[in-house]
Amino acid sequence: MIQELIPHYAVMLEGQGGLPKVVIKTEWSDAEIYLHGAHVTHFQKKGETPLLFLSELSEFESSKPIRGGIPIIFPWFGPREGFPAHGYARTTDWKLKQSALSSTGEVMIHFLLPSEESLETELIVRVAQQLSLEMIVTNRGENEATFENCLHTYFQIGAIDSISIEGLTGSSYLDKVTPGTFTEAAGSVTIASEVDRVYLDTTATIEITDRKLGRTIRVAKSGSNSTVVWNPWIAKSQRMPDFGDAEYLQMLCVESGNLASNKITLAPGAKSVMTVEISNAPPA
Ligand code: TA6
Repeated sequence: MIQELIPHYAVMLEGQGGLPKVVIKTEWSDAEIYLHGAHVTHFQKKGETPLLFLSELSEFESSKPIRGGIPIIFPWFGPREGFPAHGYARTTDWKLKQSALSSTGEVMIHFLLPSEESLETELIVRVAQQLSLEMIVTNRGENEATFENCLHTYFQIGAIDSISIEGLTGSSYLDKVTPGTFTEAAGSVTIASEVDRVYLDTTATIEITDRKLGRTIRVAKSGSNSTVVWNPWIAKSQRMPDFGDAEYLQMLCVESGNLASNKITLAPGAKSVMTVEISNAPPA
């Protein structure tokens, strides 16, 4: 099955596991987005290493989230007794509402999360020299509604011991490895063990400097007050069946959302808009 969405720029075809995916080719870059979870699984600028990591062992089936790319975490973050961890958005098949090509050659794909809930959730993906995601949540109900959201981005890196993360100095964070609340004192964060931190009350742009690949990835955001940094390291990697034991060496999650004390409460009719822009350049 191949459905042309934007001639020469975007088609819908059968992806892994028979799941439908949108394949996008622009003047500057390629991208792929599965309708399952409205999940961006690939973004690569021409002649460069992909910016997003996708596990070699990822499952592609309707009951499982894809491991890698940009999972959409909604309407809650983390485990919840009797419910899927990280909410149901990433294991739901979203509807493709619209696709369009801008006058400058940027491809826009607009998805809607089918739901009986009062919260209407949309994702707009824009692909050009950079990748941007816009997550829109509107309260269509008659009562206020509270939720957490997060674009749980997996970045491809050259080597975990050759990266540093800037932009979090001075922010407080919930540490999920050694439980407690701490303040980030480091000028730049490096990874030498399992790291699982929810930084709160931060709107900062994050820069990931990758000395091995010779690039700096920028994660700029709006409408997001939390940033998560995660690398599973050795033991947790071995416990994840859809993740290679050594894949922790080449990936890093820097996630943009609104979690814990930053969760969002919408009055009836109100709307929340969160955007994330992913770009890269040679290190300064
Ligand atoms: O964002 C970090 C985290 O909350 C980690 O604790 C880890 O569980 C990760 O998400 C992946 O969660 P998943 O449910 O996709 O295995």
